[in-house]
Amino acid sequence: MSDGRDRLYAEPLSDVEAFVFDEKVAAVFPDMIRRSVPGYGSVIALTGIIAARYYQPGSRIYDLGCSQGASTLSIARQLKQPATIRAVDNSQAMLDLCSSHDYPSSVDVAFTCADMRDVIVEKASVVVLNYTLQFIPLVERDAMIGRIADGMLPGGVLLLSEKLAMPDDLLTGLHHAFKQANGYSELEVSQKRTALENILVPETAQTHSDRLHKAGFGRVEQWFQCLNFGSFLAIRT
Ligand code: GEK
Repeated sequence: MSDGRDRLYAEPLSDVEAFVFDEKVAAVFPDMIRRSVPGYGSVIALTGIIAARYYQPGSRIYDLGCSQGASTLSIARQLKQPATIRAVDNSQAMLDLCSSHDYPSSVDVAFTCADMRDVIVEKASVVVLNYTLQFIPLVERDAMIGRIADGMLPGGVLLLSEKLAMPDDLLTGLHHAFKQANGYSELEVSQKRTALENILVPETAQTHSDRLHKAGFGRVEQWFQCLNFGSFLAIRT
């Protein structure tokens, strides 16, 4: 039985297959994301705090690419009023583990297994995209953000966190060091990089900011960066 420790790339693989969010990944996901994404804990905690500030009573909250519900749980715990959160992921293996959390009874959480590109966002005051847009093909990202903007209420907030493309290898090199300090070997880092090639495609902070402005978010603020991972809040105007 798995002890929850991510060892998926610890042994040499003759053929490194493209990364998928299957049962094997789901079983180690909390350990994987904590040891791989610098600042993850802070982003999740602040997601709840920011969402609670922008939530409008009677509106909808969406957590797109919710994985095992970390952002949803953070929001649910910060909301001081009844609300419904639609948490969406296209990996059933990931969603199956969402139910292990103890959600406050005042918040109704609807977990849905679906591709977030097919989700119709409506009457939303809070939309969360924590580390998920990076998995959507580049050519589809403008349309995805546009659809979200169209379904949001004025004054609503979109919370976007992403791995960022960097102009040189200063911060990406430090990210490598961060992973090694967290117990990943050279082999693990390199095999994981191969698995994610063309699957996780980062863009610059400027590209994200420009796209959000163009979609109708009048105020865009990068509120966090830890090495080559950044978080934005965008206010629908
Ligand atoms: C967290 N937000 O803990 N539709 C729906 N889900 C998708 C799609 C898609 N097209 N593509 C990928 N996913 C979470 C972390 S993880 C980040 C998000 C990471 C899902 C995928 O199944 C996975 O659960 C999630 O997006 C990305 O804050 O693993 O780096």
